[in-house]
Amino acid sequence: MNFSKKNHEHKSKNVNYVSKKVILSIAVIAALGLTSCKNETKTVKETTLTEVPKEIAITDLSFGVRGNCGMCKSTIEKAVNGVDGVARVNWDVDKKKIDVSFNDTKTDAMAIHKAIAASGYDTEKVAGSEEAYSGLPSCCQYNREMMMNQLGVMESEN
Ligand SMILES: [Cu+2]
Repeated sequence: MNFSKKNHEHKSKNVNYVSKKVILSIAVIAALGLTSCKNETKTVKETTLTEVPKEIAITDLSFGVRGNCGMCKSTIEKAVNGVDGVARVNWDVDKKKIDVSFNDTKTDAMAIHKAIAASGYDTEKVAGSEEAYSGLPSCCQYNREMMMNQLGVMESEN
């Protein structure tokens, strides 16, 4: 008597276990279906939105820029920051060299050279505006024959 009761209990536990397994596998199948559906919509989005890979579009550029001092630095960097798409800029007073990171879907190297030149400073490619140069504080009126990109490597040739 006691034995058969035990056996019965064991059986019902087994049934319970099986149905749990079935429910679990249904849940797994449903989850797989959901995720594959999600993946599909994701890839569709990525291919239709061409502007998505913005992080990949960042270009690093460095080139020579003439200047004398900390005031020159702020004028040059302000000019570069005024260009839409510029992420980072640093002008090195000792090397007479600038490092710029920009979004190349929004701007290009020439726009950055031109912005610096417009503020009165010579770059490797564009001579600084005479008018802006003469408006600079006298301490900032750098020697226009000064060597640029000192101790640096001539990189951006195109
Ligand atoms: Cu200066």
